[in-house]
Amino acid sequence: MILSKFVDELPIPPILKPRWKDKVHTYYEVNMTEFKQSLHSELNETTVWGYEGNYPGPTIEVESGEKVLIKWINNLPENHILPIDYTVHGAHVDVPEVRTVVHVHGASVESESDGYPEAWFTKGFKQVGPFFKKEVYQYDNNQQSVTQWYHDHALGITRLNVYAGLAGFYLIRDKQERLLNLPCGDYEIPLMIQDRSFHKNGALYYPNQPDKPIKGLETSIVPEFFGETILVNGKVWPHLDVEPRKYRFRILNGSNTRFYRIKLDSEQLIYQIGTDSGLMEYPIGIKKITLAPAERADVIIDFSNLEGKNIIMKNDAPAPFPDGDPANAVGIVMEFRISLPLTSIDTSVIPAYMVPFPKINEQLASKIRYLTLNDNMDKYGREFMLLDNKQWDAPITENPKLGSTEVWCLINLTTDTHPIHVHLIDFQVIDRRPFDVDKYNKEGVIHYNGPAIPSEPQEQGGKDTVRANPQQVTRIIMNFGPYTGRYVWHCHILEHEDYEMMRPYIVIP
Ligand SMILES: [Cu+2]
Repeated sequence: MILSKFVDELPIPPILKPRWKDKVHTYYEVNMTEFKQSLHSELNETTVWGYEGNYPGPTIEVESGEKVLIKWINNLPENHILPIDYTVHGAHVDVPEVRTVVHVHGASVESESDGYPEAWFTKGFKQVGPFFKKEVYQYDNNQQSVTQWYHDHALGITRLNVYAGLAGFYLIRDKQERLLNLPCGDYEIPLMIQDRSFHKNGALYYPNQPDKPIKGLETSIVPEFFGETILVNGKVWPHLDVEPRKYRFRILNGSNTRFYRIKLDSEQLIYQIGTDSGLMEYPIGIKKITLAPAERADVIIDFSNLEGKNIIMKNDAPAPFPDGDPANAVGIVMEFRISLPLTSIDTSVIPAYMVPFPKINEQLASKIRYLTLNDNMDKYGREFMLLDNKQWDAPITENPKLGSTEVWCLINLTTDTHPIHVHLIDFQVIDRRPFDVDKYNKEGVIHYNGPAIPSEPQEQGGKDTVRANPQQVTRIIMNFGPYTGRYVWHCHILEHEDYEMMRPYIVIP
């Protein structure tokens, strides 16, 4: 099915209003429901899942330090709209089909409110998972201004729940950010980029078998998913009418598997001002931005003096990344039309300096963990991925002490890049160094066969998701806290996360 490009306007998710607010707390309720929404004007309306009747969900905007309570409410039907594989962990036939639990990606949050994959709940909290602790989550937002996002995290069906539409933005703001005079108001827009495929009737298409079907299974998880179309904020290939001035965009890769390498066909620079975990020290001007699933880039694009021009945002990331066929990149993301008159003089700036970014000293690390990313084969002959060669159910092995600093060396033995996400904390990317995979597989030792490559300009800031490339050891450093308890770290390719590429970890007092 071929859909026309740039016919629909880019939707901008509404800002969620709190139910009440007093001197101490701000309280929100967020309902998850099933509804129909137009994802492209040439398509019939699509049945999706969303928060508060929106896909993507409404943007939650809070102030740094604001104590926020959110009751996430499951009002979804009993049956899933997408094919469940009952053989993957947590999705067996003995649990309800539709389970949800919400994780705010990037949040520094108490363990009971982090959205642990086994803390799921059903409609009306009738049934809950073994790690369910509370109905109302508490977020202390003790972080600087940052682009976070919330999405579903239920064990074994995260890929399906997010694909159905359960994702939205969560922004923390602060005084420092306001003092910088960045483009704001109508000139600050979040962009959630996702890929989807459709049936002819407009329904979401998600495969119930890999290309080579699995014998003995009616429905099987797929090793990766690549959609045929690109949606931004829930519209296929939209356009945005802009004024000839600077705009700030919070770009999020909200896709299941697909990576994006974004550029503008005008060849102009994109000014990146923030990473996953907030503003950078200095802006960088770059032509291409690579985003793995869950990575964010806070950017400014300057449309000044471009009246009447159309600029296309393009993508050339191979799928799978990085060694897949470049022809599998869906090349078009969206279009900017500099068609609106300038309503006021643009006084916003691209600041020369934003916020301090103190580097964590490697000497402070009390522990260095060597953690592999592995391939494996299940009893049906399906390939699946592991962290540290362990399944989800294996005893916890990552148990950092509260307040301690650790270096994690991610040894990627697979052929793909995996975006590794650690809950609770922000980390810094130290470097990536090529090593001999064959030698490692035979002898279990790291034999480096090239110099260390420093982290990319795009990564000079706090991160919560890092691209661990094949045949490289990726080193990250972080300080664990300020909460103790059980969290997870995992690959953010949702098809991998759902099938064993996720591990619990615990911060101990
Ligand atoms: Cu992965």
